[in-house]
Amino acid sequence: MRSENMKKLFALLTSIMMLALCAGCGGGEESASSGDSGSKDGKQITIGYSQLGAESEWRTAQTESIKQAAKDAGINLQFSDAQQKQENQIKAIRSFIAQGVDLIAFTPIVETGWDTVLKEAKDAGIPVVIVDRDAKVSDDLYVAKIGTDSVAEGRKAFEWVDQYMKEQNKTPRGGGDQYQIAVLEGTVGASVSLGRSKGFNEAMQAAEDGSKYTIAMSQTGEFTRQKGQEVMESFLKSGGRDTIDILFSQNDDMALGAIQAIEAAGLQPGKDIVIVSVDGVKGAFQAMIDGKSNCTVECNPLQGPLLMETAKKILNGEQVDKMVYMDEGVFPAEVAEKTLPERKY
Ligand code: GZL
Repeated sequence: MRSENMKKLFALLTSIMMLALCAGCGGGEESASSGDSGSKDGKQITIGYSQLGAESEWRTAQTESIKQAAKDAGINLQFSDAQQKQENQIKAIRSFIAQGVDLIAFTPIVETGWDTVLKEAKDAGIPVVIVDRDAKVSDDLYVAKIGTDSVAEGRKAFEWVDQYMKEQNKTPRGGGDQYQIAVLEGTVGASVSLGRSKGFNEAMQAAEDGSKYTIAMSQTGEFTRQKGQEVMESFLKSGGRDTIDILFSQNDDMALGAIQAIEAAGLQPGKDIVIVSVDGVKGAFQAMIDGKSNCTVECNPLQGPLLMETAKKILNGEQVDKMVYMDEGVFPAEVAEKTLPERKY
């Protein structure tokens, strides 16, 4: 073949190779920019997550959802469990800042005391996403909140109780003309505890028959089964055994503990004392199937995928909603048996 032709052939082959290489690069940049591979500019995204603890079935499900979603998204998750201590969460967030993570997410155990450390994150140029519970901080200290509407959960709990008591047309156990309500509150100072109380009480005040109810006793059970049982025992021993008509437990775990206390006192939970709780964990569905509880108001812990999707958008410079609530339903005992097999947590 003449050398001239050889030169032309070589030039053509070189151009084809260059075109192929450029096309390949474009695909790599594209996947980096779209974040599908959990990377940005060719580097794997790292998220620092401060979890408040492992106090309930619900919390375990939320943690699992976040860890699995990070794996699925190809994101490197630095996970810290604060064991119910705010100071441990603050330490963890400072450690994430020192590590230079791409984004910080956390579930604030209580709603106050976060301004200083979130300002440090802002000064370090690290975006923050608040997950599940709320923090009382100015809007410039976080990019987005992914949470659950605790006020709505409290409202739904009362509205269900009110409709149920009307249907059952029960007589107050302690005599008189008011149903006596016992409340197991969640962690003191947590946005969800305050929100659920607010929603429940506002719904009671707004109800047509609201005057038929009174909150006779209310105390924190710290969202744990053990403490819920202990506090319910004290309620029953301090006169509640023959007067409490309704238990509003701000999570299912405390309700499951209270059920044990009610049975130990020789009463029938779900019958002598009507029980409504919040979360929607499998244990609550089983208790309803066993006839020991009456309703659970869902609080959706499966927040991991939405968190990872939101983090990628933020790191890709896309706009995200400032506040996103998870979808949540209400599950009375009559639907428990058919619903339990579908439950994911
Ligand atoms: C609710 C979540 C609460 C659950 C509890 O958003 O923060 O904390 O209701 C958990 O089960 O302990």
